[in-house]
Amino acid sequence: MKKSALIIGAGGQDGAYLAQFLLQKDYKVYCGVRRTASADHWRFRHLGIERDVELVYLELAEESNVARLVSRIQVDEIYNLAAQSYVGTSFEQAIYTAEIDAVGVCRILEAIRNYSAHTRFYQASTSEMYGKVMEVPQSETTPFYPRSPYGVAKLYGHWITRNYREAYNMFACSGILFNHESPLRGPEFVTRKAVIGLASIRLGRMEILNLGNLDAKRDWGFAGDYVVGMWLMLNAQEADDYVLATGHTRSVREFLNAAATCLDFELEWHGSGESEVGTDRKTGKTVVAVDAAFYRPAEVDLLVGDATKAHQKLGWKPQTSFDQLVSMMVEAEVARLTGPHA
Ligand code: NAP
Ligand code: F7E
Repeated sequence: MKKSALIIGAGGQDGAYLAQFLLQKDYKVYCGVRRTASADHWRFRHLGIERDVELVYLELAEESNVARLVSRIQVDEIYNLAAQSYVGTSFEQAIYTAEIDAVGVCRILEAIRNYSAHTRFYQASTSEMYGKVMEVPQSETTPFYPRSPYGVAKLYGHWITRNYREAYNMFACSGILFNHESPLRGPEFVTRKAVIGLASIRLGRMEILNLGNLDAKRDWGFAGDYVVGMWLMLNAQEADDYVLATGHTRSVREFLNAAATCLDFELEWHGSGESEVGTDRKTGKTVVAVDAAFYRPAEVDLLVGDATKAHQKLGWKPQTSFDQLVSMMVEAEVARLTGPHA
């Protein structure tokens, strides 16, 4: 019989790639999205799947909405990808972030427990839970030390998932995913912001790209690879928690260098801290500048994951290299900026 899945937060980056992946596996896919005035599901359109999924309205703040939907559709798998996912915003909207990223998870677990006990559950946990890291690299056994309201809220989501697994024998898994990016990444996250900025400068539509902390280091992979890991977790023999990561870390500055090279800039760095600038060696023009407005009240300096467990138990490995990821993002951005809908 055809399997079925509900993706909560399907309109985001991961939701779109996961929907595409599950459709390829011949699932019936329900895409839980919020009702918005624009109703623009541009990521589904980008992947050409807008007619193949069934859209259902789902607001994670609304308990009865979650319960009714989970009870009605009786799917095999539920993937919770919904979140206020922007770390910077979580410092300004800490309570809302907790409402959705923490309590929201419990609303789904309660709905499954009460109305759809056979359903397997995936929770989108995050490397932000490691925050001020207690060891390098970070694995499933590394102690957590979140550094933002986002990280703190996600930690509740992580533990409540584990608690329902242990207390009620539910098939509930957390994927502790390190940063993963793509051409479908939201424009405010640093990789996409950098690519939009540098491509716009190359096309003469922008002068300078302003960014915050260039020293932060992240383990960046391709989102398309990571959704495969989510599915493998829910289709394993036993429910468990897994790190998904590439095992390589790079600074924001290194990401900028790689993206700039794809656009035929040669960045040279001068100064430090708030005075640091990146200039193009060929023209001498300043292309990147630091603006302290983008600094965070508390920063996560270094993340690098150890995905050995996912490799050994699920057979998961990232397929896309850092350089492939960067050039994929740059190419997509240039096409967007110069295409018919630009
Ligand atoms: P994203 O692009 O920001 O997508 C998040 C989705 O959640 C959006 O579609 C958003 O809807 C939806 N959402 C937000 N609040 C909601 C609410 N109250 N009710 C229902 N839906 C709501 O994030 P992503 O990069 O795809 O990440 C997916 C998940 O993995 C998130 O939980 C994120 O925290 C987590 N995560 C991401 C990464 C990463 O590097 N990408 C790493 C680790 C964990 P709208 O489109 O209407 O805003
Ligand atoms: O920042 C620095 C910033 O916003 C990365 C989310 O998907 O991954 C993501 O969270 C780093 C930080 O991602 C700018 O300070 C410098 O150190 O792209 P980001 P994030 O905070 O790592 C985790 C795993 C998640 O779970 C989250 O949902 O880059 N940075 N200058 C900047 N960041 C932004 N956004 N904008 C800047 O101008």
